[in-house]
Amino acid sequence: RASMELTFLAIKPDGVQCGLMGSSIKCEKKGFRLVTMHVHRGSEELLKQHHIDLKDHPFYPGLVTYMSSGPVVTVVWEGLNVVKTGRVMLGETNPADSKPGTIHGDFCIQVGRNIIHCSDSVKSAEREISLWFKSKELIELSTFLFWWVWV
Ligand code: IDP
Ligand code: MG
Repeated sequence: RASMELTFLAIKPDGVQCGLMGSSIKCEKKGFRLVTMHVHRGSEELLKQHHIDLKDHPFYPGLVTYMSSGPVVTVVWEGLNVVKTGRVMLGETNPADSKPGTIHGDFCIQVGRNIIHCSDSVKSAEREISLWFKSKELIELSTFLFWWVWV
């Protein structure tokens, strides 16, 4: 069913340090369902894998160091078109290109310190969720949202 679409969101170490963990919860008011949430420190190896598509970029080593430099909050959200809408709520990759009202538009300045991640496609959401979570951690629930919000 369409509503089973999942996305992976992470508050990056700078977002945690700056007290922006709460911005991960915005999706709840929007009407998505929180499937699971963790606070943990990703290892360098995990962050290398997470950003493997960028391995040939000069900023890759610095990105891995940044992302593994402190705790991250990882969240899986469920809902109709959650991948696309998650990206719209996030704003552009570069905060300088992001509109006010988006998370990148409101809370950060630098592309290399952009406080929050959200999967950019259904395929990368699947890959990232299986990288960060065990399937038993994904809590299934029949929710009223299906009928009242997603249809
Ligand atoms: P996305 O996060 O919007 O999907 P990607 O191109 O997948 O964008 O890049 C992943 C992350 O790598 C970005 O969120 C940002 O933190 C970092 N990044 C992207 N481009 C640059 C850059 O030019 N300099 C430094 N960091 C970058
Ligand atoms: Mg990406």
